[in-house]
Amino acid sequence: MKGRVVKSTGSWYELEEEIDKYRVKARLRGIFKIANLKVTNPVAVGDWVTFEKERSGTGEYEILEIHPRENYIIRKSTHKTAHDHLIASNIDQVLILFTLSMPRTSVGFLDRALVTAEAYRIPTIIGFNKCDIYNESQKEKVKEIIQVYRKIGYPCYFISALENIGTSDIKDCLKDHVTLIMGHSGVGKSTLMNTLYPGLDLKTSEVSKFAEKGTHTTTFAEMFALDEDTYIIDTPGIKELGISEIKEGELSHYFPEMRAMIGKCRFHNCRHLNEPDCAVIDAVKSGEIEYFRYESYISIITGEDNRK
Ligand SMILES: Nc1nc2c(ncn2[C@@H]2O[C@H](COP(=O)(O)OP(=O)(O)O)[C@@H](O)[C@H]2O)c(=O)[nH]1
Ligand SMILES: [Mg+2]
Ligand SMILES: [Zn+2]
Repeated sequence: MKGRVVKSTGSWYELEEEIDKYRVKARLRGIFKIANLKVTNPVAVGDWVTFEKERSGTGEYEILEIHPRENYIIRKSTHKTAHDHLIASNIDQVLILFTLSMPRTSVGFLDRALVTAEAYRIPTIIGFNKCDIYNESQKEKVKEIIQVYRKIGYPCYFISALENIGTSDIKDCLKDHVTLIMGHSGVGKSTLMNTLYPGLDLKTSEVSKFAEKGTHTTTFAEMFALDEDTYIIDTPGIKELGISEIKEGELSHYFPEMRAMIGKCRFHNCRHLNEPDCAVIDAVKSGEIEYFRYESYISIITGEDNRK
C-alpha cells in the first residue's frame, strides 16, 4: 500500500493512504539510512511511503520504503551537531508568515526561509500578518517591506488572520496544493488556518508564552487536509533557521534580484563581497538591490547571525 506521512512523533508516524485516504499508525521497519543526508529524522511529513500490516498480526502497520523525495526543506541543527532536521518533503509551495511585533520577525529570518525555498525552486508567498494591531508608522513600515519583496517577485499579502482581513487571496493560493507554512511561534499560523478552514479547530496560543525565550523544544510538522486536494503543513517552533547544504558560490542564485545579475561581474566566480567591478555591489550602491537583502546575503555567507 502507498501512503503519505501526515504526522510524525519521532517514534511512530500517521499515514494517509493514497486512494481511500484512511489513516493508520505505522512504525519504521528496521533502520533507514539515507545516503548523503545526515538527519535526525529519517522520515518527514510529506514523504510518500510503502507500508503494510505487520506479519505477526498486531494490528500495527510498518513502513517498508520511503519513495524518492521531489524536494524537502531542511533545518540545520541548532546544536551545531552534524545532523540536520527534515521539516517536510514533497511540497508545492511555501507560505511564510511575518509580523512586525508580537513576536517580531526579522527580515533576516524571512530571507533565510526564502533562500531555503529557492534552493529547491519551491514557489513562495509571504503573508504579513496582524495588520489589525499596527499603528500608522508600523503600517508604513510593513508597506515598505512589502514593496521590496513584491519587486523581487514574491506575492505578498497584508492580512489579519484574527480579524479575517485579506485572507481570501491566500485561500485561493492554497487551493489544490500542498503548502508548507513557516514562521516563528506566535506569528499566527494556526489562527490563519482556523480562519480559512473553521472546521480545523487548531489550538492557538497566547503570545505572552512566546515572550520568554526558553529552551528549544523540538516539535514536528503536521499535515492537515483542508479539502480533498488541499493540504497544509504546519511547522511549530521554528525559532531559527540555519541554512544547510548551500554552497557559498551558489547563494546569490537564491536571491532572485542577484540571480538576475549573473555574468555581469568581472569575475565569473565573484562572491559579491569585495571584488572589483561587482555588478551586485554596484546595484546595492545604486539602490536597485535593497541594502537589507544584501545584509542577509552577507550574514548567511559569513555564518553570522543565523539565530535570527
Ligand atoms: N491581533 C492579532 N492577533 C493575532 C493574529 N493572528 C494570530 N494572532 C494571535 O497570536 C497568537 C498566536 O497565534 P497562533 O495562531 O497560535 O500562532 P502560531 O504559533 O504561529 O500557530 C494568538 O493569541 C492569536 O490570537 C492577527 O492577525 N491579529
Ligand atoms: Mg500553531
Ligand atoms: Zn559580484
